[in-house]
Amino acid sequence: MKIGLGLYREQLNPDNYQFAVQAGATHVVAHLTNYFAGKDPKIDSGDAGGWGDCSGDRLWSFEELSGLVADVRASGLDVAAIENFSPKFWSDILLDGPERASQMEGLKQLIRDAGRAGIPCIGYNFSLAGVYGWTRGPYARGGAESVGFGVPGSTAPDPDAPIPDGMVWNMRYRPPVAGAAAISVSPTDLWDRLTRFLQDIVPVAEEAGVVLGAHPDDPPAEELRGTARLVNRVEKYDRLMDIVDSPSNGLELCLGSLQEMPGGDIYDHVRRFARSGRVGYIHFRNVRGRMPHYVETFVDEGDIDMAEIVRILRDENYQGVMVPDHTPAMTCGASWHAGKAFALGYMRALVQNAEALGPSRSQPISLAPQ
Ligand SMILES: [Mn+2]
Repeated sequence: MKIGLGLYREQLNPDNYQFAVQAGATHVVAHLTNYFAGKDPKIDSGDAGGWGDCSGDRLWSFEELSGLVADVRASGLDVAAIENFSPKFWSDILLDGPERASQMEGLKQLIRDAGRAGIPCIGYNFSLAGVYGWTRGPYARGGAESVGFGVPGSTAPDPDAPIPDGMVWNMRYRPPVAGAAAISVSPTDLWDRLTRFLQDIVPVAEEAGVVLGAHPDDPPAEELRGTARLVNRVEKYDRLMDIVDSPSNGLELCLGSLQEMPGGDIYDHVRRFARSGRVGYIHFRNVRGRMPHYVETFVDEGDIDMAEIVRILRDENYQGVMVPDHTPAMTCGASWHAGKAFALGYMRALVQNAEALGPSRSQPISLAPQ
């Protein structure tokens, strides 16, 4: 079991690599999309007006990917994954639009280049509305700012607000066409698009030695903005894996999103997914409540017993990487770093303790003086 730190594009620098090493991480999950280009993420997150503009994004080149790997390795870390394609790269794959075929060729090239550069996994979220509908508030311990869904008394963005033409995943990938119809998709059509996508791309990923890791829906709503959601129930993760039976058709297993889904026992599911060998990497975060009302919490105060999750992963011999995912912002001059350092320290302790105890049938260590 390995611990990593997720870094956004503007955070990919030697200072943050050193911070990750200091906090006990050995890996980095890199976001290369600039989600908030020209915008303040705090103001725009969840806003119907969208995040940033990715219309100028160009496919990440082999040189860019191998440069990232070299920089990260120079700091004593390794790249576990890149997380999310720029919407610009695959808007018409998601929307079944006229550029679909050329965008598929682009993604295939990107995956080949990632494999050649030594990047073993790419996380993706097959969604039109993306992450949407949250509110921000003092929902975590001590009034730390985090995000919630359906929080009573909060003013959330309208869940039925249509997605404007030229936007997907909250980002603008091209200028709007006047008079264009609002985007909509049925569950059947969305699953058909995912099926075509996986059938086309997984063989390429296999050959490139890359695992494609599917993130579940965040939030796991039935529908958002007139568009179906894909993995909003745990069993739909199984459906996704069944489309192509390959180790390259894997999961970006988000514990918070799984816990937010209605029903089910997260421990059984995590055991099953870990045993399948199809977990690309893990988003290690906690949450209180579940759909339709939940809030994101510090890693140690939510409904998931994270120590039990780590024991399960140890028992299933999970060799992959876990990253903190979102963390509440702590009240200080470095709220993001403090939140990550807290999560990473807690994760380190759980992993060290679980590994010291050995397989689960052994006795817990007595803390009483000898
Ligand atoms: Mn996640």
